[in-house]
Amino acid sequence: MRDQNLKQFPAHFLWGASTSAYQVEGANLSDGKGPSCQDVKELPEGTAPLDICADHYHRYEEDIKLMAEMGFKVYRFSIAWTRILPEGTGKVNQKGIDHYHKVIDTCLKYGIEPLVTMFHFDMPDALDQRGSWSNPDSVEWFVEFARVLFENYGDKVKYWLTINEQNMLTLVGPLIGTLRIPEGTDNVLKETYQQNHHMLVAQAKAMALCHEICPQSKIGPAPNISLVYPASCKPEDVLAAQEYNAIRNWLYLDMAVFGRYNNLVWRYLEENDATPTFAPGDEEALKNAHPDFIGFNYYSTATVQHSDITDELDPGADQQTARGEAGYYRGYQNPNLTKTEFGWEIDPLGFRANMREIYSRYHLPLIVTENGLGAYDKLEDGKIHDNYRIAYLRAHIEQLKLAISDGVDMMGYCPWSAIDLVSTHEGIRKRYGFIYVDTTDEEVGTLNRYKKDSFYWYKKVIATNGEDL
Ligand code: BGP
Repeated sequence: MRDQNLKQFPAHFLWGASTSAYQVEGANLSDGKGPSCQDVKELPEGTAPLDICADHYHRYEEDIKLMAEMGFKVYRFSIAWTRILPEGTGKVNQKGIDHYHKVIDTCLKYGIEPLVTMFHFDMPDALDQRGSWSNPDSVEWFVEFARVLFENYGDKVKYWLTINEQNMLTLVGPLIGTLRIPEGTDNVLKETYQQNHHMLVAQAKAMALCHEICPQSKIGPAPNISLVYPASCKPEDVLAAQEYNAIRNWLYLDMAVFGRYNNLVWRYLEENDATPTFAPGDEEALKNAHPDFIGFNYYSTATVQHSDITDELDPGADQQTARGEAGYYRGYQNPNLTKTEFGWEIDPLGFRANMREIYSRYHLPLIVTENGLGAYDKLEDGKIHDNYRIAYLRAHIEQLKLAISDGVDMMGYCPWSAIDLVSTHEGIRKRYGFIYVDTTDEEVGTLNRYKKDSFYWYKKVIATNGEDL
């Protein structure tokens, strides 16, 4: 390819970073908060409990001040449903409402736009007890929660995200402690996609409600999008990649943007007796969502090859490890990519391909809501030399710039994570933050904050609007 004439980052590009409530806040049953599915799950062996995490619930002021020091224009965080509605529906917990007012006001004080995720892997346990997303009422539960959020924070929050990584909830839910399938369910796939359908309708209704209650705000979905490569140029592998792209990625965005099921996914559901039932009004609700932008998380691409129906495939996988599904696709390790210490492939060029592909399909502004490197950081003499993280982020931001030059409308970049926090299933030893938190999986430390080398580097990146990488 020729040398490209590189465009600059837009003047108001939203540089920032992300966290999620259950992974960063701690205080998981304090001040009236009800338990979520995360609080009642069995923790993976050797991982930190969720009662303290980074103690962001108590230290948000100190943390947001550090984010301001880095020059953040945006802070993406989630609101814990069970702080607002401890039972999931019904009685509102004023202390929870007040808490997020304080977080939002602190952001605004420093000129940081809050980018609020409404739901990040933390279903209220009380609602799980009522059938979780299997219950058709779950759509209205979410809409009730959305209404409380928009009515309370709508005049302060310009950017909203609906459901974090709904595709991961559906594909690897049990691994991240979410998506409860009621015991005794015969057809688990059908039930999973019925739950998925309820979430899709809930999301669509929440987007429409946002436009009604706070017309000055913008709202979008936040799936985890990993463009899927075929393992070779064999036509069979290309077809397999199309299958997995549809199942993993496009189902979620086709629905959020166009309000229709992806045809390959619908065929896959029909073949497996797993098509969801539509309630009256669903079709219309799905068509009336009209997101303003697309948020997406990107960690790596995925690669698959053809799979025969007789294949025996290892079902074990996490968010980034392509699984297989006999007769559709089979996960394949891309020999052209290196991996993180935690086994996730690293593919900055794939990041550019991802952005190009999403934009050419949907033509909505994009914001990266997660991207980052989980690693075992070491604190030595008050310093953390995370040059490996800088290298990862630099390589990805370079590709972001190329994507902008390709004509992709990019609004912002929020890597994971602003500060160290507890991973979905690998404890706090798997660190992502610009800010180190002194605590381990084994014992709670001082919780003091330290600026990693990446902190100073990102500050320079933001100060030069992405020119000095
Ligand atoms: C995404 C989730 C985050 C986050 C991140 C890193 O899938 O949205 O909540 O944790 O991945 O994953 P992990 O914590 O498994 O390393």
